[in-house]
Amino acid sequence: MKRRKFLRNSSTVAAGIVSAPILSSYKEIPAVGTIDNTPVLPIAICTWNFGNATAKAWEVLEKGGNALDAVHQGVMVEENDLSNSTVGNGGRPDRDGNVTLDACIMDKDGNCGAVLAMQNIANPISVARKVMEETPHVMLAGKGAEQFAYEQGFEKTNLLTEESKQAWEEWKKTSQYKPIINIENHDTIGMLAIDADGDIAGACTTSGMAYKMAGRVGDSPIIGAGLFVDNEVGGATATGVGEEVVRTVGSFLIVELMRQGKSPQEACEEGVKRIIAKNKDKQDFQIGFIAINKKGETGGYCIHPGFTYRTYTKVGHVNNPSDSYLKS
Ligand code: SD4
Repeated sequence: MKRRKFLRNSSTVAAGIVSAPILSSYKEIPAVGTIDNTPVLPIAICTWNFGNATAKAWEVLEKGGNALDAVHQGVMVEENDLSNSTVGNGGRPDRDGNVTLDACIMDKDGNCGAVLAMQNIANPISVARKVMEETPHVMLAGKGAEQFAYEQGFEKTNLLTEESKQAWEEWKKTSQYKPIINIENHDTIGMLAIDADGDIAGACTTSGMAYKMAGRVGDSPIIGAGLFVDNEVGGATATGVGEEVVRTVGSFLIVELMRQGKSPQEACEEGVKRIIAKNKDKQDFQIGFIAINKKGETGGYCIHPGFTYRTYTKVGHVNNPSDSYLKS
């Protein structure tokens, strides 16, 4: 497909969505009361129904671990899950058949690190953390990120599974860039946590939109777009068509709205409405935001029904259906 045609298609039909991840190992704990109305700390929250990831984060928090370790270890569960075709190892490739991963992480002090379009490394979130902790930079991209990862001891891994390869071969027959809302391409994990000390951290990791153009980077590794944390206020993270989240600097916007007094729920709703306002004639794509404030109150909002987010506190491990701008 020619670049111009591809760009036109992607802007008119790009859509968000979820193939619900298969959850096997976490234990479902019934919610006691409503978490939103009963803020309790510590807490871990993530986009979509990634119960294994929140369970891992909770394991860290319950032992007194900090929020940064919780989100790091939590999202790694999905990076390592080969059945998850939208995050880490086993992620869907770009249109040339290369799996390119995006991730970022942010701590309570506003330190952050990110890797963009990195190939051959199974845990981009760990490399993002190394960028944050071991370099004077915030972002490393492509070959530079991969080279840095090898220098830090990460192993070269083939990230294209047989299943992903077959799906890509199938896609090539039409080469149509048409992600279907809530069916494929949109299972980025963004996670926020508050630890027992009340400190907040966040992480976001994805293989990006399936069959994207080579070199395309979405919102997920962009601090302020796919993820933002301000320890005085709260945090937010996003999933869905990254181009739209970047255009509104969505996660930063939501944190700033909370700073101005909005609840996490109100801030997420306003974030989605800003995107809608820029897309009056085209709403056939999905965006989901989640947010948490310093008290541990949470919120989530999306464009199309179908988005959910997980919360894990001592009162329950819950998959929360998100309210949506469009009702059907
Ligand atoms: C991106 N926001 O690369 C990501 C895709 C996504 O769930 O959220 N998938 O645009």
